[in-house]
Amino acid sequence: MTIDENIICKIQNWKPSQLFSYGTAGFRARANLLPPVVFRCGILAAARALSVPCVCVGLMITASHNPSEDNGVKIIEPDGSMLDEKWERIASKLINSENPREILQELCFEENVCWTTDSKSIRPAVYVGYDSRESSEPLSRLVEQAVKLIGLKYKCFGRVTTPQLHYFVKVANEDGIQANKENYFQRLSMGWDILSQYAFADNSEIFRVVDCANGVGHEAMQDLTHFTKIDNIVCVNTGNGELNKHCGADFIQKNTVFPIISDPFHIKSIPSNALVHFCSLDGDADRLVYFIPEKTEYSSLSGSSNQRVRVLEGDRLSVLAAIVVKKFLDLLQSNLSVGVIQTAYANGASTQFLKDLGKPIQVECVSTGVKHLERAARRYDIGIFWEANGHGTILFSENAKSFLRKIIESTTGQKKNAALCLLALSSIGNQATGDAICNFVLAESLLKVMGWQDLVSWESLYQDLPNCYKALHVQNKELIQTTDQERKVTAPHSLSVVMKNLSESNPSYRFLVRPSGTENIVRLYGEGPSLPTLKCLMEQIETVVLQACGTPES
Ligand code: G16
Repeated sequence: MTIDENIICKIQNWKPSQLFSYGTAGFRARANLLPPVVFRCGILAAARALSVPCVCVGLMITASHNPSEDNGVKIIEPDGSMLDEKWERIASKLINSENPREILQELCFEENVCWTTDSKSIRPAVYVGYDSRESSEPLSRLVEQAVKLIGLKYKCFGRVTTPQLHYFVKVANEDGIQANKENYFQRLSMGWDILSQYAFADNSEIFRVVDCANGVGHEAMQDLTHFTKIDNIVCVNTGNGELNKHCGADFIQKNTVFPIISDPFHIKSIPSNALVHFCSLDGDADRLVYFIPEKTEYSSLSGSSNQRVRVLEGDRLSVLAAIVVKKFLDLLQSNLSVGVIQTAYANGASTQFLKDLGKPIQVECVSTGVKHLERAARRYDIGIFWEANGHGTILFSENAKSFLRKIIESTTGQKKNAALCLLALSSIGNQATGDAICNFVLAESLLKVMGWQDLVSWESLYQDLPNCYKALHVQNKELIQTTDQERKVTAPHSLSVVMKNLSESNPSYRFLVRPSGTENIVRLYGEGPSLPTLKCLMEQIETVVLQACGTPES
């Protein structure tokens, strides 16, 4: 098949100056390096849409938790999930290729991509969204050029959160409905209203302070207050400060300190005796963590101090969701399977707690990357997945939903109410991907259902094992290879030997060393009964990592 020379010529003009690899969250780099990558991704998204019968695929421009000068691009499958792994490899090949003609031709033969525009056939669309970074909107215009060059429809949603775009793509393809913010928020509102009827606590007096990381999540939170009846939402870091700088979910989870608040006047209006739930979104609002400050005089917390906080991260969201799901399922005496999916970063105490819940809860560990968790979660009737960093959701299979609908139609009383509540959870949890806005509504509803007003009741379910996290800058992070869901290092040899020996001589300690897929760092995580011992063991690992991978200066 011949491919329009104009396409070949344009794509050849847009050649990246360095090699890129499609990682855990698509392509990420300093924004100034990205225009060729984004243009070629526009071509690739169009090809993906042409390769399967669909209404649309998605393309999101964001670097999520990364600094404001970075940006990134990721493609969303027609079912709203992350890009298929085979297409991740095609993406890396196409972006780096000297000879894109060959790859575009391969796509015709191997993936049935028909590049020629036939005016009679209905062409799919590429749905595009972007975050609040300065570089995002200009990058989206390159996607527009690429998509239109291929002759596909281009639909831009402007500034949206990443999970909103996943949702729009999913519902457009699967439900055939007009994807928009209204129906996204209506589902949340409906779920909140139903669960509020069966809640054991009112919680209307509670103030909910949401650190929006100075990102696009603030706009979504404003919409949320407009569409739902959730009271007393106080948004801070609404855009006056720098994106993700000393604030946001990633910063809070990694540093366990109170965020710097760039607009403290919002928080000052909270009465000093009020009960407050604090939480943080990340830059594109796909992660959420809650936290409890050590100080309780909220009005004095503007965050310039190093005020420590206790973080209720993704593991706690999994635990909260699992408890409530089990409570309702026990009433229904169903055979529905429930899986809770974690990664090796999950605190061992949370894993033990989940295992102790017993049937029907099953616990699994998979590699980092929300796509791995999501795929594992879809194997269950109800799949609960969260990464410790706050990225996750609760998924309901069609089987689970139709079972619940039948119960609602055929029973009354407690059973009917339990089924209604579970169905409400399926309407709150984003069924495409982890979503901080939905999870805020989810957590607040679940706390009400449990009858808990303060976050301490939630926190007291179990005590985290002492743990330690470090980010190491090295010369070549890619030298590190792992196996067994990243729990064992296989290369470099020196590191794998040291880690094996340390683990054998300290069986109550556990370590994780892996190269980040989104930043130029190696991540180290460890946990065990004594923090001083843990720190000492981690230092030994750190030394070997730096020796094996090289320090940036050397
Ligand atoms: C992305 C991925 C997450 C992953 C995180 C950190 O999150 O979607 O699944 O946990 O990066 O990955 P890594 O440790 O490989 O850097 P986000 O919020 O940045 O899109």
